[in-house]
Amino acid sequence: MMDEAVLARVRERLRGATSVCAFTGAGMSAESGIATFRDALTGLWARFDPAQLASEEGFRDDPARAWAWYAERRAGVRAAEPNAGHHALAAFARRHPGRLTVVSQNVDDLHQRAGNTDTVRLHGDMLADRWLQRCPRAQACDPADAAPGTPPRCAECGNLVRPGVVWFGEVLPGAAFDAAERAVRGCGVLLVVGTSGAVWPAAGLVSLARMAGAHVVIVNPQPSEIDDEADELVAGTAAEVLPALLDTL
Ligand code: BV8
Repeated sequence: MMDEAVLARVRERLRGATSVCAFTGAGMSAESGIATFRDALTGLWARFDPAQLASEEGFRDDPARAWAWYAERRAGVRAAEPNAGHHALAAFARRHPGRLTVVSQNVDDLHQRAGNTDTVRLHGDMLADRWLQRCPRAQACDPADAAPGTPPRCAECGNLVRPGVVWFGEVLPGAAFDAAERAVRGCGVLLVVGTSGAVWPAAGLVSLARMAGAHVVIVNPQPSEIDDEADELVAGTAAEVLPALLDTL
């Protein structure tokens, strides 16, 4: 059961904030049926060694196994629908143009399908294809033209197709991280939704926001590794809490 007094305090803070940032993690998509990494029961960490699958080394070790994992996850994302939490954020953004920035660690497209098409993607887009190696041709080949396979490969040079995500050990896209830093530094309220705070440097954005004066609100049914950065902890799920916080604003 959500604590109505906490919700009322956070709504008051949101009313007074000219700019709001929502920083989301895998828990944001849990109620859309997409497994999170960390949750013991359903977490992908429990089922796979992420270093084996979500890294270039793991992909090169066994491209077919890694590709099968991504194909399964892509099918899950395509079959999923945005949940009430995604829709509450998108509706708030429509009612208050320019006031909300969504920064997501997620590699699904549910924020975008709900309407937050300008979501800052820190870890890329799992539905996008890119080449494993840089294409040697001046006019790079298009991964969409790759010969079918698991993974698809270039018929000309054998280059493999990989998902357009940031793997462990890879640097986050500079432009996205810069945009995320600007958003968290400039917001009056940072809503941290559905993240364990275990993955860096994304997790560091929360203390950056706090140091810049943001009021930090963590929305999570469980404790997270960044709870000590919070001004308010809202124990609850994204699809329950976000509509309760945002729909009347
Ligand atoms: C890099 C794409 C450096 C792939 C992902 C310190 C600084 C910098 C780096 C590091 C550092 N310490 C360690 C590192 C290395 C590493 C890292 O962070 N390791 C961790 C495991 C310790 N970081 C990196 O490698 C990053 N790169 O640092 O490069 C560098 C420098 C120079 C030169 C070269 C390299 C890259 C990290 C990006 C990895 N890619 N995704 C793919 O998905 O296949 S991250 C991946 O894990 C997901 O995308 C997701 O973002 C992340 C998991 O985090 P969460 O989103 O928080 O999800 P999680 O499951 O953990 O938690 C879910 C939460 O939701 C839980 O708290 C749960 O309670 C809650 N929840 C559940 N249900 C609900 C809910 N909440 C609300 N509602 C619900 N219904």
